[in-house]
Order: sequence, then C-alpha cells, then structure tokens
Amino acid sequence: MISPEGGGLHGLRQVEEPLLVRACLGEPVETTPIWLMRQAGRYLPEYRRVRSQFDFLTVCKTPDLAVEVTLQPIRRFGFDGAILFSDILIPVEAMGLPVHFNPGPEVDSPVRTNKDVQALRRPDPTEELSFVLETLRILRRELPASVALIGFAGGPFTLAAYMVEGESSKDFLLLKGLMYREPVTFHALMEKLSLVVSDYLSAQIKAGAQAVQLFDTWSGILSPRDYREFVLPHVKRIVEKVKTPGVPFILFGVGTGGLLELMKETGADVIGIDWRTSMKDARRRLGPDLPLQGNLEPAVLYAPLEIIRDRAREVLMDVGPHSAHVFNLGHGVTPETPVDSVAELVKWVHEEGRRLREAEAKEGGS
Ligand code: 1CP
Repeated sequence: MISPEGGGLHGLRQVEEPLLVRACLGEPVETTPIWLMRQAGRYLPEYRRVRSQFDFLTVCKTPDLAVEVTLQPIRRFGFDGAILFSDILIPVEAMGLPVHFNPGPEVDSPVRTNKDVQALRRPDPTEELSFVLETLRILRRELPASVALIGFAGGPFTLAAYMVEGESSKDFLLLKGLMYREPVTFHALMEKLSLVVSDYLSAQIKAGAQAVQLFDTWSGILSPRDYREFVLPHVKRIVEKVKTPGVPFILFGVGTGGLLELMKETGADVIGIDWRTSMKDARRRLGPDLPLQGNLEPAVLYAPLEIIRDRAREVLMDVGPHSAHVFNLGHGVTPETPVDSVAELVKWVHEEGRRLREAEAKEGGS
C-alpha cells in the first residue's frame, strides 16, 4: 500500500526494505515474516558437521565459519531474517573476562566486588570485535536483498547474570544478592555493560545489521518493581543510544509476562513475547500498533505437522488483524527439533499470513 502522494524516497524505501524490517517498523506487509531464535544450531546436520571440526568459539571468531553457519538455515528454509552467528558473551571476553563454553558459558573469574567492576574494560568494537563486524559485512554482501540481517547483543542484566554467577543458574542468588546488598556496585556494572552493549550494537548497525535484538533473556526473573529500578533505566539508555532510523530495535526476554508494559517503556520498536504469555494478552496490554515478535512454544515443533499448523494459526489469530507481527518461537530452537517441522512452519506462516491479509483487504474494500 504505497500511496502515490507518499511517493519519493519514502515509497522507494518501502519497496527496498526487507519484509521483516517493514513489519518491525509497523509498515504494511504482504505476509507475516518469520525467523527463529537459534535458527542456526545443533538441530541442523550441516551445523553439527562444522562443529565436529571446530569448537564453538572458533566458529564465532572466524568470519568465514560464522558466515557459513549463519547462512545454513537461510539456504534451507526461506527465513526472512538471518541472525549473526555469535554468542551474547563474546563482548564480555573483550571486557577482560575470559569465557569458555561447556556448552553454556562459563566465566573463570566472576565479578563480585566494586574493584572487579572497575577493572572491566570498555572495548572498541572496531578493534577488539572486528571479527564480528567483518562477519556482518560479508553476510550483507552474500544475503539476498529480501532477507534482513539481524545483529544482536545480550541485555546488561543477562550479561551481568553470567558475569556474577560465573555460569548459568536456577535462582541467580549471587546476582540478586549483589543487587540488593550493593546497589551502587550493581548499577556501576549495569552502566558499564550498557556502554559496551551500545557501542557494540551501533558498530553492528554501521557494519550492515538491518535490525538488532537485545536478548535480555533472564530479566524475567525480576519483579516489576525491581525491573523498574535495576534494569529499565539501563535498557532505556541503550535504546536511546542505538536507535537508528529504519533499523528496528527488538527487545526480548523469557518469563517477562509481568514486565511487558515496562519493556514497552524502554522505547524498543518491537517486543518479543515468550510462550507463557498469550499474544492476545500481549496485544491487549501493549496496544494495537506496537509490533510484537513470537511466540510459538518451541516444543510444539516436536508435534505432528497438523498440530504445529493449528498452534501457529492460534498465534496469528491472537495477534489480531492489521497487526505488526514477526513470527518466531517463544524462545530458541532446541537441539532435537525435526528439521522438516521447521521447513513446514516457515512455508505455512508465509502462506497463511498472505491469505489472512488478502481476506482482510477484501473485507476492508467491500
Ligand atoms: O554448538 C554448541 O555447542 C554451542 C551452543 C550454542 C549456540 C549454537 C551457544 C552456547 N550459543 C549459540 C549461539 C547463539 N547464542 C546465538 C546464535 C544465533 C541464533 O540464534 O541462531 C544467539 C543469538 C545466542 C544468544 C545467547 N547465548 C543467549 C540469549 C538467547 C537465549 O537463548 O536465551 C544466551 C542466554 C546465551 C548463553 C548461552 N550460550 C550457549 C548456551 C548453550 C547458552 C545458554 C546457557 C544457559 O541456559 O544459561
């Protein structure tokens, strides 16, 4: 729906921008775009082949390998977005804190005191993370114009979780203990991380990322009151610093059903919804126009195809008509996911998204 009077540059941009970017900006789209968190990974035999030869960090740090695994799911499935292959902990290493993967991240010298926080460096991404920027530049050249290149970073709270705990945790009591006992130290860590994340995402956009996602995976462990005090100001500052016209900022977390309104307050363009909140509820609470991403339960991909289609249809219907929506899972693809289920989901979402919009246009026109 490019209006003739809107013509000129604006019209041109609409024609040229990938579907996913337009949906994230709330612009009219011909169908629902889809990509999946962890779309490159162990469920793909070609990923396992690469990993049998190279360890995870080597793949992340070698642009040719990172490009190859980023493109693997694009070749197979026709996703609308290609997410940079990397990990949220990569910039943490560049802050002076060595990380290894087993398979989740492990930090040898966790951050526990104000002195530890002061010792963390603010890396220049063009120097110390140049392999990531090089990967993005190559991807931008190799990807078809219709596929959006998605950059990402971990949210400051999620990065702090690994840095303070030293590894993944069920209850994150070391992290929460620091937050309540030494709020000044905690905020100093969050401030430093916010600067690093802002520099890093801005550099990714300069290198060709057409959308960026902040994975604030663990923010859902906080009460709304604590999210407002300890996380919201930092994420808000990241959004303000990174925001670039035409480059949507997606904010995602897990278990964030109690935080959606506060996540909207960050100013992010798109809010990612996990499967524990219905899209109907998210839509009602966040308003008719805010672009949403999600939220099929990842384990539904283990079900027969007709169940997958039924559940995917429910997601589309719950988001509602005329709504800006990027289809995704409520969290990442799991390692045992059948490849054929992913293929069917992508094909079906595109077909059904098109059919729904044609039906809406007919209704609107009659
Ligand atoms: O091959 C392997 O053994 C490594 C497994 C693996 C992979 C494929 C890890 C270790 N990271 C990744 C890739 C990854 N991580 C991507 C690639 C792009 C894609 O989505 O295809 C992204 C965006 C991430 C981001 C990430 N890493 C997050 C946020 C998203 C999420 O899943 O919530 C988190 C929390 C991590 C930490 C991490 N790294 C790796 C693992 C197994 C974990 C999770 C550990 C935990 O549960 O705490």
